Amino acid sequence: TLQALLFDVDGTLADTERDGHRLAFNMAFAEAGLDWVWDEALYGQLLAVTGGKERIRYYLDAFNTHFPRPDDFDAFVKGLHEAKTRFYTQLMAEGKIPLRPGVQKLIHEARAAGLRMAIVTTTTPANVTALLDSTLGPGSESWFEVIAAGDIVPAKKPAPDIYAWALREMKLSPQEAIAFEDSGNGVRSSVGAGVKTIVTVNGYTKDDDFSGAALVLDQIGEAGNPYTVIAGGGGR
Ligand code: XBP
Ligand code: MG
Repeated sequence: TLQALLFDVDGTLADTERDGHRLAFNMAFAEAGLDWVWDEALYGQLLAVTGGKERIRYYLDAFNTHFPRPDDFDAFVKGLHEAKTRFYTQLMAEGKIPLRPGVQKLIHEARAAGLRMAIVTTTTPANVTALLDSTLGPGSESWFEVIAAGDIVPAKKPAPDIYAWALREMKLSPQEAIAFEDSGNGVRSSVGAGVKTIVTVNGYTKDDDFSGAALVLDQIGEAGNPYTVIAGGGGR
């Protein structure tokens, strides 16, 4: 029987990528005196790799191969990413990004119904706190039994490790949970861990491969702003 809802964060709870993460990366690059600018189109390609530090490395490997790498490259990436996290959490504290339609209602109703909840994301833990504080309210993080985030597992999504970790922490079998995801990488991770998955797509992910998802919707939706089924939902 269903016991828990497992929520991805970026793209699922809120559209944080374009006007949150992307801007914060660019602010960190500018602060460091780098002339790198990630426009919306490039960022769409960079989303192929999850994790901010991993994304910076991917950018240099695939899109900016001539950049002379400093001797301590790991520390350089780490420093840039720390600055990015500082800018991102500032943007969230300013309330720049709202929850997607229906998310707040779903979370409140799940809580009222006694369902257990967890966050399962590749983003940095501080980013999760900043978003939840600014949207669901200060302290709302405590509504989630487990915050599975960031570098807690070395292999980020699309690897199933982060979902497996959360299930283990909660002593749940995959059949006792439902995951909410927005991207192909997220679905590969959740479905890879054996968790039934509902997808709500967004502009960056609408053409992703959602094989294995139970249901693909445009949004969770709410009264006056209902969801549209994109795929699945038939039978069973
Ligand atoms: C989200 C991500 C994250 C953020 C950046 O993927 O890819 O990497 O863009 O976060 P998902 P950090 O929604 O599948 O979890 O910079 O903090 O790593
Ligand atoms: Mg996501």
